[in-house]
Amino acid sequence: RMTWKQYHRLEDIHGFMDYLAKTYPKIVSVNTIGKSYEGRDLKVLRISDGKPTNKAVFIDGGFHAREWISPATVTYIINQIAENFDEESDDIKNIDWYMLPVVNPDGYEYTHLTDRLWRKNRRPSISRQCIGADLNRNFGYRWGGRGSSSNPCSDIYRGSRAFSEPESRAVSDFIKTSTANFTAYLSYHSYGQYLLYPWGYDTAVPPDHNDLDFVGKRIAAAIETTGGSKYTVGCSSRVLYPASGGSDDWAKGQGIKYAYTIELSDTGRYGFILPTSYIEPVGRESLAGIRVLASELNKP
Ligand code: 0X9
Ligand code: ZN
Repeated sequence: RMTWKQYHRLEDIHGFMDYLAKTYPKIVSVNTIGKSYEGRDLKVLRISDGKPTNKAVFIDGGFHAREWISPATVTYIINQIAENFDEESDDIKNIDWYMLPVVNPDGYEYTHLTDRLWRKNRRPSISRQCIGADLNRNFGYRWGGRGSSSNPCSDIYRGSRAFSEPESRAVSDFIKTSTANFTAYLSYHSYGQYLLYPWGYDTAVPPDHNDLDFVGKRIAAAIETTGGSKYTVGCSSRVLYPASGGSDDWAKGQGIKYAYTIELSDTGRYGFILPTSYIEPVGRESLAGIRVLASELNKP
């Protein structure tokens, strides 16, 4: 059974998603968009009232295996919206929500069983020299540039080419072939409490960076009001570091206007090993941010 008092294994997360689809078949559906290298499902849950005028938002988590607060937060958001959909605001109901809590299921399971601090996926490099590519260096927008490595043993190994990994390929294929009107893309990571927008590949900013900054600051304000956590909002290559091949840059390149990477709590005391007592507060304040995003997307 799903709770937000502990970190769950992949099987529990998938079981929870299937349960919601079974319980609320009119608004919730689950779609397997591909398989990981080791053959695990990549499951996207959709929440929608089916209005053809709806905008769509894609939310993912679990790119990096050790960032356990990320899948926990995405499932928190899923649960709140799915279980209370009828009572939700029109801002929430006017959006089709697509959520993939675990982009990197092989890595996620590996952190539960073998190495708590594993980051990458689990596909061996061609030379079999080392295991795993950094899925957030494997996307095909300015792939191969700054902040990524060609060394298969590096934690920021970019893979042998753009979309060489089944997990990043599945995400991009799904978004590209979907008929949904994606206007926002959110990728939850940890840690540091940052709300980051493109570009990540270099210190340039997109032409509409003022819009991304404005909405980002409104999301951050809602998070702080709700739970007290302070988030730094800014262009990721400037406020964090340049890193190319990220999913946010690729989403922005696809024309998805509001593309963000959100680095959840904390700021370093516990880092990746965030105590379970943080799951609910981080979920609550993140949901407040989602509500503000929804209200911004519904403005004419
Ligand atoms: O380095 C990353 O992939 C992200 N930080 S993390 O500590 N979770 O690994 C930040 C990615 C920001 N976006 C881009 N650089 N495109
Ligand atoms: Zn990460």
